[in-house]
Amino acid sequence: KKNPVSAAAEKIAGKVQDAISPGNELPGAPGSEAPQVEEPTKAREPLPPKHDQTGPDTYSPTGQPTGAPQDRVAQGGAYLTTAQGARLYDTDHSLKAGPRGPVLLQDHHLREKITHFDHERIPERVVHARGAAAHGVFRAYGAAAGITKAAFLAEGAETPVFVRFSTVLGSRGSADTVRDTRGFATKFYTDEGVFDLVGNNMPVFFIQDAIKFPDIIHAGKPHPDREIPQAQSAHDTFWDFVTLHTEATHHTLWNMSDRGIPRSYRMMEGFGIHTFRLVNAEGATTLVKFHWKPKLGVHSLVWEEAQLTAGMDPDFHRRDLADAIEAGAFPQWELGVQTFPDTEDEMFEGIDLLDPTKIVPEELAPVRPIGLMTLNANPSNYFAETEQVAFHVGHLVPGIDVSNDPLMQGRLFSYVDTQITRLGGPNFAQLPINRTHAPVNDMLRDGMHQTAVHRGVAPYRPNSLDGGCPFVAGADTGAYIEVPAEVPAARKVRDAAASFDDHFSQARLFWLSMTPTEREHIVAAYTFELGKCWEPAVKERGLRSLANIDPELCAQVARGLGLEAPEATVALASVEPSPALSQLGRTWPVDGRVIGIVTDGKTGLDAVREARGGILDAGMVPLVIAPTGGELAAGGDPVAVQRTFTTARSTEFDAVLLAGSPAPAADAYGARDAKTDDAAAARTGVDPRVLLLVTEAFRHGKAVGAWGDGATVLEKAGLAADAAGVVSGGAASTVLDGVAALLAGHRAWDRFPPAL
Ligand code: HDE
Repeated sequence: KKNPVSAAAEKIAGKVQDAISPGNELPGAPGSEAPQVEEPTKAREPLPPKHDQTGPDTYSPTGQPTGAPQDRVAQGGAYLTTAQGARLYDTDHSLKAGPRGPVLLQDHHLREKITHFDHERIPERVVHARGAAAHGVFRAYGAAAGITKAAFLAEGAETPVFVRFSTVLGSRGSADTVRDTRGFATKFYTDEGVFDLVGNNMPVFFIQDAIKFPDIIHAGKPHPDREIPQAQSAHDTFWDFVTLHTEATHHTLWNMSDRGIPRSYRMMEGFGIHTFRLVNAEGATTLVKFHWKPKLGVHSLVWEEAQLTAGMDPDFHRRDLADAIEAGAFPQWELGVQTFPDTEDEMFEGIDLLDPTKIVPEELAPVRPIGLMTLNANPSNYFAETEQVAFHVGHLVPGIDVSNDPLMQGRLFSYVDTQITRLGGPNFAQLPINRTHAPVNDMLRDGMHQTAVHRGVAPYRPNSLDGGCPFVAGADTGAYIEVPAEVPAARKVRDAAASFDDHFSQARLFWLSMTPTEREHIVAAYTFELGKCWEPAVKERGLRSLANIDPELCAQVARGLGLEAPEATVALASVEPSPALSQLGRTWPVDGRVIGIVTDGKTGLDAVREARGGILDAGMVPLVIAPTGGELAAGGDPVAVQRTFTTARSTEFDAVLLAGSPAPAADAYGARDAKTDDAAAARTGVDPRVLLLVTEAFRHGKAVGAWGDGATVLEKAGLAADAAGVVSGGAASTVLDGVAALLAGHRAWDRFPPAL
């Protein structure tokens, strides 16, 4: 009798024998002929997108989601269920041993609900934590087609985009209008993969080498002992660092200028900062700097307005962006490039193109427009989209390559690294907002939060088992191929190029390019910020770096601080100003500007109706401000009141129209400071909240218009009817025309600098 084990072994051996019977040998098996199985010789068609990689929701031109209506509400079905789909009959009471008894551990619904809630928060971004975003589309003019093979820059190409604007220093819940740099990060979902242009609203950075990023951020963030101050640079550690570390001087000056307090995300420029290398189909390369130019112009708040707004409406910029898009006033930017020959020294007109503390003035290298971006849809869910979006400087498409800017090089490491902590693992590219619209055929597998169900057995290369290899592409099949740029023979050093030592000449260039009003704002900003520092040595060092920019700037700030102005320690550079850096002196479209119309709620309502209509016709937003809420109906169509004297504040409006002279309404004060109000009311006969609104608007350089009884308010507020930026008398429509013309220049600049 045969041993059962050897019987089984024989059977198995027989099967193997059958499997390799003649004509069916395993390829390359000993003794067999040449392999019979045909090896794949051409690239497999790309796999269709993974079923969960179909890209973000789509939107109609008016910004309405195109998905089914039930997708737009929080819950799609009729019945509330658990995460496993079991229907629930009660979600308000935990399971107890009797109505007054202890809660039972077996209550799965209670535990699931609380556990999920306990884990709702993820770490906020280590920088740029506070942001707001929108979807849109980018249409290329084709002007860059000669210098890059990037398909999304070919004429007429349309590419969906998602843009996130942000402040840098503040926490996720901090105020929007603080003095800070703003992030301007754009994700292009191109057919060749995602391209991220992760820029800022200022063209230079504090540091020249990424290794110092933790230093500048630790200095700018709140002090580690008390965690104050929040979202601002007016404190000792920030100024300690930027005054010791003089390469920060140029960026700091931008922050102290009006660029540090934008009026709106819609009115900011954006800059890629670093020099990029573009390559065309012939392999020719061009160095470029990317610029976003807002169609509405570059405009800012004034400092007092920014501070008040941080308290009155901390969400001011977020609200402004969402409101404008919802109203159909879609913000637009032109993408432009400054181009430079790709020379061996990577310099242009003596400016080191690898130094991120330097600009190239537009007068030397004009910004050539290459496409138009329109933001036309708000996110549907803040967390899923704005919070989970993950940008990365290294997300590039064929035709766009990086340069050796040492700041950029460090960023190429940082962005994936930070997402792993923030988004909980390496699979963040699978989150809907991050999914590319190009087919994905990667060999990345497993990891936390893996949502793709990968098929096949061979996520490795080379392989023969998985239906043929995914083949690597070549230049003619759309591969991303790094430009084989020369790396000069060099020694390994921790050092920077000698040209990186110039820390002041471009700060001086910026200062000299400002108008007197803009300079006055800069002086005030330095005086405020250094005035908030406690350490005398920090203030003095601050003045020393100002002396190296300009003696007049230094003297004025020193006067404000009550300190001696020091002498410069470097020779002041002789530089040509760049008028393109100034925000003043031009006119811009007024789309989406907000105009408040103050009425007493009773008289002259026809003129209020007319003004509302005129504002809407001009593409602006009218907000009617009356003593109390509801509708104003006297003698015609009802007019909805959008703001009452209690809820309105000047900071919400770009201009104010006075359509009536509201007497104080004692019953409308509510819990306000009745004593002060009464005193002011007795003096003027005009509601004190209206007086505050109009004097603040005036102080902030806003256009003020008045007709009829409204002129009384001007008078009681002590404002001359012929003061700069005041339009008084005539019909409502004439006043509105005058105000709209002033708005095109943003503010009544003739009121600046204000007489203190
Ligand atoms: Fe960033 N930066 N950065 N940065 N940055 C981040 O990435 C970093 C720099 C910018 O809306 C982080 O996803 C280093 C310059 C924007 O989601 C992190 C250095 C510019 C955003 C990071 C810089 C930027 C970030 C934090 C020095 C303008 C927000 C969260 C070399 C060109 C993107 C995240 C968004 C965010 C690192 C300097 C722009 C930690 C190391 C210069 C707009 O990866």
